[in-house]
Amino acid sequence: MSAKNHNCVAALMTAKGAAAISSIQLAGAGAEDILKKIFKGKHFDFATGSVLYGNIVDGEKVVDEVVIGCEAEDFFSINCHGNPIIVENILELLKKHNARVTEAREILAYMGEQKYSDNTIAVEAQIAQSRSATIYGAKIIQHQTKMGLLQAANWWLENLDTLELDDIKEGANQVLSDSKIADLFIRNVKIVIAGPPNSGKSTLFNRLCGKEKAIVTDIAGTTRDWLSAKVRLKRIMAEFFDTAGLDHVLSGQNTIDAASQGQVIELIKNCDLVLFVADSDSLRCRLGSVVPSNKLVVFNKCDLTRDLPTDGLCISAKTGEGFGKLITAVEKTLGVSYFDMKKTVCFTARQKGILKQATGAGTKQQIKELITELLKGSIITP
Ligand SMILES: Nc1nc2c(ncn2[C@@H]2O[C@H](COP(=O)(O)OP(=O)(O)OP(=O)(O)O)[C@@H](O)[C@H]2O)c(=O)[nH]1
Ligand SMILES: [Mg+2]
Repeated sequence: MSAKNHNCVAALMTAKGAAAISSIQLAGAGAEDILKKIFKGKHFDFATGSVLYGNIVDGEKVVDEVVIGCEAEDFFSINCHGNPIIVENILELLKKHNARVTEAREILAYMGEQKYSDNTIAVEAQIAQSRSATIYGAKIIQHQTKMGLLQAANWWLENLDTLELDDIKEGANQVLSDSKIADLFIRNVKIVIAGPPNSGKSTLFNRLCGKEKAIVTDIAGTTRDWLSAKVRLKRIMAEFFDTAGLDHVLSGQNTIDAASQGQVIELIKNCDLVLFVADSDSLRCRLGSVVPSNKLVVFNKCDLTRDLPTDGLCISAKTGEGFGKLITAVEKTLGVSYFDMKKTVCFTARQKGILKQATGAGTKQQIKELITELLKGSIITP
């Protein structure tokens, strides 16, 4: 269902929480009528381009002093004080006057639909670009709006009669596969630092995030709860997780140790890459039954030993030795070092879902319906 079908929607567009100013967008048929009932100011000219000063009122009660921007017909931004209680009160008041309170995403989609009617991929791009974790991600997304995905989908539709069904399905599969790498430029990439106790995981974590965030001691088992920090690498935005040392003895030791061991296993299961830190003295990898395929082994404390392994990545979290190579290896293992930014990819769950269905389509008619949905479907769920 499109936002156009609803009478009037309202959403908080700025971040939730305390701030100097919060901005609530009110959009759709009837927006002006609602404002006329709840706004009291010197001027009541809601013409596009006007800026109005005054109060939002609930009957006789003043809710807040606001500045209203009249951005288009039935499209207003209400700028109020950035107090979560005030924001909540204004949203409640709008609800009372029959506006449907929704997410900022829906308003952005509504704005996009006005601007790019009939090009759903462009609407999605406008939203996704503003959230992209890296400039490369924004670039990849931009490419899909005129070339990339848009062009591929149109080409499939136009040549449906002459193309083999299997070729279209293979094409959709290729797009899905390239999208997995593209996704790593668009979102934060989860990298879990794991390994045996005392191998230097927290020291490495601190060096990566550039501050002493995690406690480091020479006592094995120092870290219990995991910590995370976002770090910009060369091409991606990584979220590193410092974890408790993996030790099968600890798993059965007591409830706290068992819980923290369980947390590490969960993090490993749900991450993009495991940076497995082994102490170069011991060269032991104790991942046990959870050896993930997406792991990069690094041998730490190379400053302490001359007998370094020749087949692995040697670093010193303490001195910083080998860090350049480590970052390069991380990006190479993830597959982001040489990615062509002009590849055709999808960048939203909606697009991925449609293409996934296309890979299993039994008829060209099904493909036609799916690709039409991809190009023109609504991104707003009712
Ligand atoms: N010489 C040297 N010492 C290091 C290096 N990295 C860490 N250490 C030392 O090794 C000890 C353990 O470091 P941590 O970073 O706390 O190790 P950890 O893997 O987080 O340990 P747990 O949290 O107990 O699992 C500390 O005394 C560190 O100073 C390194 O590259 N070289
Ligand atoms: Mg630690």
